Amino acid sequence: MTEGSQGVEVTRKDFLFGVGLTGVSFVTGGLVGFGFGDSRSGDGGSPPQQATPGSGPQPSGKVTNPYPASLVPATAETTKQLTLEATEKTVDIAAGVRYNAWTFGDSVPGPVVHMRQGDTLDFTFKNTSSQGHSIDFHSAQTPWNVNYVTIVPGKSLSFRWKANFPGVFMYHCGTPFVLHHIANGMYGAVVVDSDPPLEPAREYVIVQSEFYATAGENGSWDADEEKMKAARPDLMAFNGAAFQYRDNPLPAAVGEKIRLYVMNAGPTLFSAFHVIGAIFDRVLVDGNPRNPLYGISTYTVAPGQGCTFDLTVPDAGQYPFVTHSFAYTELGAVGLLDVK
Ligand SMILES: [Cu+2]
Repeated sequence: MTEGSQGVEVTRKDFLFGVGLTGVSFVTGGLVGFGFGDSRSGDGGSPPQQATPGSGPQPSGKVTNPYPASLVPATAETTKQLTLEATEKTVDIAAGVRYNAWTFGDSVPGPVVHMRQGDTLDFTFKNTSSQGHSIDFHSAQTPWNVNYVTIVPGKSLSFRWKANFPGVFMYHCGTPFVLHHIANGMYGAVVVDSDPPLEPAREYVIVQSEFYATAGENGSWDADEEKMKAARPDLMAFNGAAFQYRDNPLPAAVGEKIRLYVMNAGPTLFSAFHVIGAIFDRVLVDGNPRNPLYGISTYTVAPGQGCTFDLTVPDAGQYPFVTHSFAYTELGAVGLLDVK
């Protein structure tokens, strides 16, 4: 479809903001297309659109405290120490939407764990919450029945694992009902640098996930298991808050190598990862340099998977990164690269 086929003059801005063009599937009702407007409450007097009308959270305004997406360089020591605490914490999953989450380290996602191939992680898991939780590192090779067991409140567990494989990995709680524990916020990313390392780049970590919400107390939101089982999310997020990098674009420069470490925490939906206006020079499946693909426009990141996306942008401008599954894009899995 072209703009001309609509018989309507449509400016670039109109397209991005989803006004004036009615023939595009993601422009529906009063919804500001892509969620690129100031809020999802619409701009034309139509009622707001949502996944489950009347029963889900509605973001309002802009996210002002974005999760830091820049990858912090790995430290020099070959044996790294990490303690993660399972907690209960109310977090912002969109502008004005407070959610009663279960976390690793009080944030959703939990902290990014950055290692180098061959490093050992000397790990301690502490459960300071009110119910049993566990940890599962997709980057580790270790027995499930020994180290991924559920730890009761007040207890801890320590074990070590070695980063034998480079890549982008998920860690998560694996305590039943696993769907609920992941959906409630218990996940994070592990990035293992290859040996030898990839060429230098501007590096960001992006964790996609779903939120399924039912109204809780004091205006906050709780997990909705029925929506989880039906895979009907209310919000989709990159790094735990819907639309946060639309509101706070990630900077980059013309001609520089940009590297996105994309991990899909799910718990259920696939990511069709794409940057609008760009083509990936190279995608590393699972983030492993032995799995390169070249000249990719959109690539699937399954729930529980991570991939490395390299791109270079020849012209200044704004480039949205999205899941190209547009029912979900509209729920918040969209951000901007601001290339100057
Ligand atoms: Cu858990």
